[in-house]
Amino acid sequence: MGNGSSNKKKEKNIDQTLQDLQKNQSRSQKYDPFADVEIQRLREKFRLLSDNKPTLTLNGFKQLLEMRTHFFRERIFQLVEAEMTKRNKTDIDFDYFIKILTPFHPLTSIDLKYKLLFDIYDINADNLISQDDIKATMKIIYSIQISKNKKNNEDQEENYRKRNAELEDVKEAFMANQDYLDSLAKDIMNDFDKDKSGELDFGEFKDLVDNLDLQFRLNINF
Ligand SMILES: [Ca+2]
Ligand SMILES: [Ca+2]
Repeated sequence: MGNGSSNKKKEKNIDQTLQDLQKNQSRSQKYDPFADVEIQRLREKFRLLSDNKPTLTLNGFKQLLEMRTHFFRERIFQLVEAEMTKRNKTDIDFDYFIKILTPFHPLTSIDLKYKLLFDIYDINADNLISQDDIKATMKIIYSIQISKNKKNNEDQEENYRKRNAELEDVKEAFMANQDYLDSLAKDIMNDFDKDKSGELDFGEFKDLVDNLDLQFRLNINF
């Protein structure tokens, strides 16, 4: 008991110290809300990914560790590609690199994070979330998680084999059973489509989003 509470106290002190450190970091003049030290680190990463060139290709960007391990990476890459096509861009300079990463910064405004998450779910980019958008997003996210589990467990022994088989069963049921996805998406609509328009607008979507998605999935420490 005594140790537990003293450990908790220590954790609290470490949290406090981290927060103080973050607050005391000098902020970048040009790239709000990044700290100078974060911009330095990102410049170095950019330099390595671009092989010392002034711009990155989309494929180069996809190699950034924070992106290629991201929960929503498939959708993020699709969004970046769509935005680049719209702007007639074929490569990514450092300013644009930071612009892409800004919504993921922990100090970025919550509205920018809501907007990013909305765009992630809005597969057909019509500024409304339909049942089809929700189903398509869940399929993309779920298939990533399954392949990740498979890879992690490749070298493991018997107890993991059993769990893998169970996961495969769940995957098959999930992917094959359109009815299940349909009813899940329908339930979400019933609960959050307040004006019964058949789709979620930005305001309705914000009610659906929980803190886990916003804080945990969308925040990256650079
Ligand atoms: Ca849509
Ligand atoms: Ca609605």
